[in-house]
Amino acid sequence: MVQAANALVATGVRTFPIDVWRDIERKVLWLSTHIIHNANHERDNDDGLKVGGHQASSASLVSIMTALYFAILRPQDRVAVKPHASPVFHAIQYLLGNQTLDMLKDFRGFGGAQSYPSRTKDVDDVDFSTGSVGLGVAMTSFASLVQDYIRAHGWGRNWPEGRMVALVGDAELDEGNIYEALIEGWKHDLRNTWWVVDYNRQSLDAVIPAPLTGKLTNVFENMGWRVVTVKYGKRLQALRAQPGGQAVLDWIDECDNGLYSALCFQGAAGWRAQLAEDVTDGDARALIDAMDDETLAATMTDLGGHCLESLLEAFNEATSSDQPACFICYTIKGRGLPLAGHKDNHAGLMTPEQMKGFKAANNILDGQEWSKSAGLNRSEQAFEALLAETPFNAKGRRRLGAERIEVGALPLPPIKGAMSTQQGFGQVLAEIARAGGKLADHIVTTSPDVTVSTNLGPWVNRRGVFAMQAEEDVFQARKLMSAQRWGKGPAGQHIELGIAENNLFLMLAAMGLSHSIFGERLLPIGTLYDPFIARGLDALNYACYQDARFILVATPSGITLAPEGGAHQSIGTPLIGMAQDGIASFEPSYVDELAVILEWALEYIQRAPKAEKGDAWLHERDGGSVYLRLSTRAIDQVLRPMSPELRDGIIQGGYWMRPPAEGAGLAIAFTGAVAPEAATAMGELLRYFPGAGLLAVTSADRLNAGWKAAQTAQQHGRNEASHIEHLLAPLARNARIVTVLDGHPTTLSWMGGVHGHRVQALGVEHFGQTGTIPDLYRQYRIDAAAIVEAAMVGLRRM
Ligand SMILES: Cc1ncc(C[n+]2csc(CCOP(=O)(O)OP(=O)(O)O)c2C)c(N)n1
Ligand SMILES: [Mg+2]
Repeated sequence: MVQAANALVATGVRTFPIDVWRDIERKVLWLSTHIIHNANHERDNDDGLKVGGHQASSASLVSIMTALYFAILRPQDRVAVKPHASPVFHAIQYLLGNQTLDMLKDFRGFGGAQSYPSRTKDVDDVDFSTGSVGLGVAMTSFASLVQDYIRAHGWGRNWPEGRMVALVGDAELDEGNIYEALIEGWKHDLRNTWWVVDYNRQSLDAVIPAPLTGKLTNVFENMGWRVVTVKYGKRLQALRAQPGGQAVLDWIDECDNGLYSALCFQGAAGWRAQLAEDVTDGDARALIDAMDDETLAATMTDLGGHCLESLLEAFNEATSSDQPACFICYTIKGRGLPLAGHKDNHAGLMTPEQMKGFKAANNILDGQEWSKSAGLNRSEQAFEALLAETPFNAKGRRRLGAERIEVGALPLPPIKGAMSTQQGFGQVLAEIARAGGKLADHIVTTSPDVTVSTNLGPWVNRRGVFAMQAEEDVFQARKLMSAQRWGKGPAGQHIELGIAENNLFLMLAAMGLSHSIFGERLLPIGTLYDPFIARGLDALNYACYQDARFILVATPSGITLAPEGGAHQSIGTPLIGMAQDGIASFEPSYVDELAVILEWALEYIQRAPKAEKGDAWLHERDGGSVYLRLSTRAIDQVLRPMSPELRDGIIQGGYWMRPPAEGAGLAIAFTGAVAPEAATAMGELLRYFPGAGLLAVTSADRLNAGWKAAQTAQQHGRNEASHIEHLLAPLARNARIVTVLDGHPTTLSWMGGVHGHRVQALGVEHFGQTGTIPDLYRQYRIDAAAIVEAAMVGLRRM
């Protein structure tokens, strides 16, 4: 061995004899394995379901996580832990005093420690949620960009600059969003990011045959990353110095991944038989023959990702630079457990019999299973004192906070003539930029190559594009005519992204957690074309699941973009807006509505979640993100004073543009760009339904959510009524409601359920045809004639 038996191992933050590091590693392996075993075999599982999918994946990362959490990380560092290593994460947090025993015992149970690390549902110190593979990885690089943004703006000085670390499964590297993020990171001079790959060559289904390291190294180096391969542990490295040792290493290098995995599972006898067959070099054979079974198995499986000394060396060495680094750490899935290397081990669980053996091997007596120090041959006090001084944990749970930014009354552009909501959005932002002040300074915008076409241009002209290094706008410098002035620099407030919607949502997720992760409040606004929400939907869901706060402005939308391209027409997005937890969606018709919504949204995204839960309308109380579905169709604006009642109706989700008479027989409820069609139809229908009402629905989502919350309250015996119940109350019992929007008709058809009215729901179910707006509204039946026909169903017109 190259190391003396109990050599001191030093890192930038800590020095211990290697035995201490190994004891911590052993404890982490024991606890993480026991958490899963307990959830399956010792807790009452009355549904009889076994919860697999963690034991082998967790064991794979134990050494890497031990090295990082106990020797390398500092409080300012933030980590995304691959989903199936959640038991390792919770075990470490338990050792550090941030996780309770009850939660561990309840792993995967209701209210217990979560199956995948969760910022919102776990009580311990999760930095980034994971679950949908690939997203947590990319999230770290966007978080690092946000850290740079904040510091470049002169903020965040009370909290040191940290490193954003992802613990990555090797199969996770098949997710395309990772490569989108790599390219984006390269463009923005990414720093302070580490991706530590658990290279066990196993995915969920199988052992991966392809030797990928060369390809990965090329990709990462090409993107400006440093690649550190941690392949051999110290035992294997030591073979080099021995006669025949190199031949053994060559054999490992050439060994097929499947065979290597199978031998890891088989153990010493398997290794001996296979090596006897394959190794012809005399020295190598003598070397192998001299090893007893235990030494042979320990040597052949001594991969770098399980060798604390090798890991500590590699990590420690990389701390001297801020260059992004990818560590490819060779590991064995299930290492240290009887499941090791088996190709089917992803959902594998140790049997009670195997667990008994594992417990004995760890010197754990009955009743000591949850002890932090049992079985280590160290005094409980000494071991716990050593854990308590872990540098990473010096500041305890690291949820930061930031003061709220006062929103006040937004400065508004003149609202008159024909305008589109998209145009209004651009003008309101331009006014905010012009007015300046704290609100303007904390807004940050971002867009995946649709900045100009979503009308962010005027904002960017005033506030500049963000870059770590100043860059002049060549066109401007040469006095060439251009509407866009794209000077770049550290003071810029727009982050321009390439066309990758996944990146947009991950960027918004990172910006939208800035208050909690970096202690600085950002007010992020992202724009994209409405149909392409679907392209990044999982990343949007991921952002919302972490309770990131941002405003998403999606424009153009629906078939209203008419001649521009059938492929760009969005139908289902209003339903996405309704169904997506954590985001309140709006689709205004008029610019004054949009201005009210924007003002409200800037406050809503800053509301702080309360700890206590109940059957209240949680998002209304706790805040969330906001999605605005806007249009490029210019429509005549209504000139009206913004009364408090009107403002309230817009935010609650709807108001009567023409209130119905008591007992009215018809209401037309419309959303968004079809306002003129609804108004025209109303004019015609008043002959038949004299007291009919015209309802502007600014947010089907909030109207519906308010109704659902009131229903829950009613089910609990409380007499609460929702906004939509009040709105529809004047209508006759047998009144008809015609709903219409440029989107899926189901968005509004539920309104019939509120008081039992009959609904004719108009909307778009098919798409893809170019044409003029009248052509398409007629074709898809959302024009005035269709509204009239729907209102008159079963009645004779004169
Ligand atoms: C987007 C997504 N697709 C599928 C899954 C299901 N899944 C969970 S883990 C996994 C593969 C894990 O392989 P790897 O990342 O190498 O981790 P290991 O199993 O080796 O620990 C899959 C397919 C998922 N969590 N997310
Ligand atoms: Mg793997």
